[in-house]
Amino acid sequence: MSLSIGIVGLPNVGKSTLFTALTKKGGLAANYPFATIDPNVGIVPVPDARLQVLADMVHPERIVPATVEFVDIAGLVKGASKGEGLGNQFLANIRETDAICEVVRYFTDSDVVHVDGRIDPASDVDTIRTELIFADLETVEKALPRMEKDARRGDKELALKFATARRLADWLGSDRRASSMEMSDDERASLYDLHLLTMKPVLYVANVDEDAVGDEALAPIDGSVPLALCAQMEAELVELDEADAKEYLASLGMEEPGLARLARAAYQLLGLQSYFTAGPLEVRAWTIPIGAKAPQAAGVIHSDFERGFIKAETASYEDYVTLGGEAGCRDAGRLRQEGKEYVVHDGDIMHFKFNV
Ligand SMILES: Nc1nc2c(ncn2[C@@H]2O[C@H](COP(=O)(O)OP(=O)(O)OP(=O)(O)O)[C@@H](O)[C@H]2O)c(=O)[nH]1
Ligand SMILES: [Mg+2]
Repeated sequence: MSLSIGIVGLPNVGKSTLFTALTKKGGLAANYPFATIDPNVGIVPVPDARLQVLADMVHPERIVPATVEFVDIAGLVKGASKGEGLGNQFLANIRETDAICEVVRYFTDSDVVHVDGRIDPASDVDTIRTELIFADLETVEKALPRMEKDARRGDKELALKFATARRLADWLGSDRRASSMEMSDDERASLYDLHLLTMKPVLYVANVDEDAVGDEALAPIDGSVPLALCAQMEAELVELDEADAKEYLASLGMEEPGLARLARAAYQLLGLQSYFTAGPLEVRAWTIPIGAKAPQAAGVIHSDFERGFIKAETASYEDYVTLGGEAGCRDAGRLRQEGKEYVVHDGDIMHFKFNV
């Protein structure tokens, strides 16, 4: 399960700068594999200091972090959904992402032109919201005739889908996000294949001036406090080797790059966590939804593991580290045998037994 996130925002707000910083192999992440699939799609490791701690104990051949895929698209302008700029065309590239990261300009640099000639985060967020809603409305309206035909065939599910889509068209038409419409689980599921943009969770990133990083929290947007970082500074940071990067961060009073906070915030937004496997071949982080049980967690490694799941041997990260690994945990009686109903915790070291 690789999590994917589409980056949106007005033009010139620093989306590509952030994307480049995210996907460039910086000194602080030198041990991690990276990939840029195409110029606009990059796979980024989720920084997790626990991986190195485990690796120092197990001495694996490699460390494999969890990853997030980011997709960078061109800026949206007012009227994008009506054909202004290239916006709408690019929105297709982020339809199938799990979440949206919206970059909002807070930095003041007068050398960088703002499309509306002024710095106004609230108004910018409003513009983007409306464009995404319009894009979804267009998607729904395009799909309605076909859905109506399907619904007439008498299938209950298709009838529900059509009714929900019609209700949603009205909702979107009055400038409201799809995610805020009340829906039953069945109704929500019926709309899944429309891949609506405003159904996705949004992470707001405030691209602030370098000297504003670390200032007190910004005003909430849509009920959530935006994550403040300086894209340009992050881009400079990844150019440095590990020692220089650490020194630069320290001089700004920071312990980690904003990108690490961004990856974590994305995890939190989507209700995700990691468990680990640790062996001579690799120490690896795997992504699962919070609340996942052991077989589902095993299925992230391979679907056979889920189907043939027998049990899991597991220790908490804390026990594993303080007791000196698997053998130490076994001696101390802290290596547990868990079955199908075990709810995996963040940081658990898992070893699955399964039938094939
Ligand atoms: N001062 C300052 N300038 C920045 C920052 N982030 C980006 N810029 C500058 O803003 C300009 C636009 O940055 P991009 O990252 O290309 O913006 P974008 O959002 O990808 O723009 P489009 O792709 O056209 O939509 C560039 O000149 C950047 O150097 C920042 O944090 N501070
Ligand atoms: Mg760009």
